[in-house]
Amino acid sequence: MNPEPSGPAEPAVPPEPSGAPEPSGAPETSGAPETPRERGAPVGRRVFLGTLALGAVGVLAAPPLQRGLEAFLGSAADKDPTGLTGLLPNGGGFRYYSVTSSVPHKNATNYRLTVDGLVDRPTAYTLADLRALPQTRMVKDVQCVTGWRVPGTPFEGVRLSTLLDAAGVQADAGAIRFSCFDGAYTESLTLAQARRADVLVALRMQDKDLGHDHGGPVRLYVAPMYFYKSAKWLSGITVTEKVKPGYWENRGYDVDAWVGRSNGRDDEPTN
Ligand SMILES: Nc1nc2c(c(=O)[nH]1)N[C@H]1C(S)=C(S)[C@@H](COP(=O)(O)O)O[C@H]1N2
Ligand SMILES: [Mo]
Repeated sequence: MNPEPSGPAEPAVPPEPSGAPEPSGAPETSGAPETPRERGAPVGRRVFLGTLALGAVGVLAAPPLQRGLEAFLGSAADKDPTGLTGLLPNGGGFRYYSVTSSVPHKNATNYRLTVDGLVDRPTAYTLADLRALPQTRMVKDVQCVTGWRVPGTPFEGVRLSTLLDAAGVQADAGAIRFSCFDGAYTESLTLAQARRADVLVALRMQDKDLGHDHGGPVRLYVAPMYFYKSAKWLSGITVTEKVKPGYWENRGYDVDAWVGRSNGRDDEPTN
């Protein structure tokens, strides 16, 4: 189940978005699922071959309903060999990704972030609590494992290490498990990775409060790793003994997701 850190492990399951049935009302979040379609992307080929091996039909499942100009242009850009769509104002080069067809909206009234597991003081933070803590801002490139890259993107928020120290991580702890209020996505880091100064619980992106489509009000931001590590709609931080691979990691992506040194890719580092 756990793919080798750098080996071309076959994914256990095909890369289909889990299509939760859509409740009434149009979701504002849409966007292509992380179905790596770019030719030559090692992960894409690996997942594709893995899917063939499983005999699945309809490999690149149609993305969930895509609404809005930005989602449309985002997906068009996936297929545009000229790169011209990259010049259009489509969200500044970002694609909006979700593995579920809809995600509840959370705001200052109903958002909570829990920190639990192997800690002395389990905690639940409101948005106001998080805003009251010291904020760190950094500007680095963003790199998705399917190939798209966005230069110089400001992220701002609370260092994850601040929240871990406040909770009091116990001696037997070795990893962090992240959960999301979309109800499906998960991520993980080793404790050492989680304590890095460039790992944030981000409240702002591009010098604005994080919008819903980018995972607001709060997402994880793991600066030196492929963007799938930066879990959107963050709702839970659980300190565990060992790393448990996350959503995409169960589908073939590397658990240690250093940009340029994982997933068979050679991208420039993000800083
Ligand atoms: N909850 C959740 N977080 C997620 C994802 C997702 O589908 N759901 N996709 C990941 C991937 S693969 C990427 S590239 C980025 C995309 O972030 P964006 O939608 O803000 O561009 O979010 C990451 N975090
Ligand atoms: Mo991604």
